[in-house]
Order: sequence, then C-alpha cells, then structure tokens
Amino acid sequence: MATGPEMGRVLFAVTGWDASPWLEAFARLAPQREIVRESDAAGDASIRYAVVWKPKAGVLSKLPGLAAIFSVGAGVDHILSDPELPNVPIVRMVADDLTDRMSEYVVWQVLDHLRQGPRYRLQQTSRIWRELSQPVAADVTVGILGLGVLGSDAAAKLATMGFRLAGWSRSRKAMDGIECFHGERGLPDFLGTSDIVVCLLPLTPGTLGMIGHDFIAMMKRETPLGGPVLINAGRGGLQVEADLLEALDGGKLMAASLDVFETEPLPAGSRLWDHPAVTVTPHAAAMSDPRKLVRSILRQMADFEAGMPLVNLVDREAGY
Ligand code: NDP
Ligand code: OXD
Repeated sequence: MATGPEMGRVLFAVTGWDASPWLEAFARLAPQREIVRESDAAGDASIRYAVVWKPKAGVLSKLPGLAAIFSVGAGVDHILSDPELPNVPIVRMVADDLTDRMSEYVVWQVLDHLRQGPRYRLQQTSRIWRELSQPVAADVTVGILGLGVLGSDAAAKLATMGFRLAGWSRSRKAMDGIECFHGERGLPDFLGTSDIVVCLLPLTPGTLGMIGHDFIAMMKRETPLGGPVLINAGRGGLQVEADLLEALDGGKLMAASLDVFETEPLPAGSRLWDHPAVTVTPHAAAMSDPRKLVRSILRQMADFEAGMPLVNLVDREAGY
C-alpha cells in the first residue's frame, strides 16, 4: 500500500449535502490521506482523486494529476453533465447499505399502494370508516424499469412477499422469477403487463423525459388496484411532470410515489405537493451514509495504488 507522497490527495466536493460527516469519516478512517476542499483545489497536481456529488462544472478539469473520480451516489448524471469533464475513469457507488435502503423504499411504497394507503389517508382526513377492496401481492405485477444493482435487489425482496415481477433493461436478460423485457421494442409489453411500475433507471440521453404522455398511454389500464401506479426513485429528469399531473387528474394514472423531480428541491408552487394521489419524498429513497460508504471509497483508492483495477466503472458511452 502507498504511503507518504505516493498516496494521492483527495478533492472532496459536494453540492447540497453536509460535508462534515464525510470529512469526519475520511479523517477517522484514513488520517494520513489529505483531503482538499474545492476552494483550495484549482491547479493542485498532487490531487489524484475527486470524491464528488454534483461538482461544479469545470472544477475537475483544473486538476492536472487527477487519476479517478468517485461518485458518492449510484447515479453519475451529476458528473457526466460537466462539459469540461476530464477523461479519467469514473467509479460509481455500489454498496449493500445503499442497495438495502433503496429496496426498503421500494417495498414501502409498493406495499402502501397494495394496501390502499393513499386512499385510506384521504378517508382519515374526512373521518370515513370504509373498507376498500384489497388484492393480495400474488394478484399484482410489479414492473421494474432498470434491472441493475438496485432494480434486481428490489425485485428479489418483492418476490419474497409474493408479488409477480416484470423487469425492463437496455440489454436482454434472463432472471429467475422475473418476466424480462428489454429495449424500446420491449417497453409496450412491459408496461402492458405491470400494475405498479417502479423506475430505478439512470438519467441518460436515452431515458431523459421518457415518462411522459406516450409512456402513460401504454400503461395497463385495468389493474387489481383500480388503475396503474408509478413509483419513481430513479431521476426526476425521466419524468414529464405536466404529463403526470394531467394523467393523475384525468384518472389515467391512479397514483404516484415520487422521490425525484425535474427540479430539486421540488418548487413550492408545484401541484405535486398537494395532489391527493401523489406521495412526495425529498430525494431520500436511498441516502448515501458516509459511515458506510467512505470505507469502500478508501479501499478502492488503496487497491488502485497497489496496482489493482478500479471496479464499478461508468460506461461514458452508455451514460451510466
Ligand atoms: P445500474 O447501472 O446498476 O442499473 C441501471 C439499469 O438501468 C440497468 O439494468 C440498465 O440496463 C438499465 N438501463 C439504463 N439505460 C436504459 C435504457 N435506455 N433502456 C432500458 N434500460 C436501461 O444502476 P443502479 O441500479 O445502481 O442505480 C439506478 C439509478 O438509481 C441510479 O442511476 C440513480 O439515478 C438512481 N438512484 C436514486 C437514488 C435515490 O435516492 N432516489 C439513490 C440511488 C440511486 P442494462 O442492465 O441492460 O445495462
Ligand atoms: C444516488 C442518489 O444516485 O442518491 O445515489 O440519487
């Protein structure tokens, strides 16, 4: 393992997150590794790594010694959007802690819709005592957009509860217990079979704005829940919120749980906030916990310095 001067310095640059628990974790787990903040970084050739969330455009291009970029999140759209992004490997976050948290969110929201949560909450506000029809999990197909690290784990956890499962990915897949669809041509059949659609897709040029009018028109109309349900914890850039609201108002979409939005924070004036069929969470489906994630970032840096390859690399061409 490298020590002293061979050990690369690290730029830590996050926008919109509290940096202090991350800095504390770095200091506790690797006191010998120097962490540099953005204000001191420009032109520093001794910085070999950047650990980032939504880094400001152009910051990374000013690091002449940069060898790798680490995303503290699973998604990397916040990095790839930099027009001056240097051509170094990008490592995205893959960690059991993050995966477990996302699957908890997905199971929570799927069960809430299965058990008529949004309607019971409305009834409660009017003191209405009325039992609603109640399908069981085995009557309901949950379709997962994105069968990657997060989508496949959420599917496995939903399967243990008895849900029927469908999945959609870019490449063809065969997965036990999941009816798999892929590519643009597989989307209509996937949507036609899914009662609850869960989006765990990355934001790429191929997925931008895909959950809009045409997508909703392809969703299954007759479902055991009374209509189609959408859960989006992927990225807000995938959804067209005006089209979602129109579909919710017109009953084409029965309900939606949204964790991510076109603009974040969700503007106070958005009608999504108080739509009775919408559950809003503030991009909190799976938080990145520094106590769990810093260790794995440091391990990769040490492995890299010992000559081992980086893992969980982003395919820039594909955009994720
Ligand atoms: P992965 O890269 O492991 O999986 C991505 C999946 O999406 C793959 O199955 C991939 O297909 C599929 N995919 C990508 N592009 C397309 C396309 N154009 N058409 C069809 N399928 C496509 O990512 P993760 O599962 O780790 O994470 C998914 C996303 O979840 C992240 O990118 C991030 O945006 C979001 N996220 C949100 C969080 C939150 O708190 N709300 C927290 C963490 C992540 P294939 O298998 O063929 O490559
Ligand atoms: C992520 C996120 O990409 O938190 O990990 O959105």
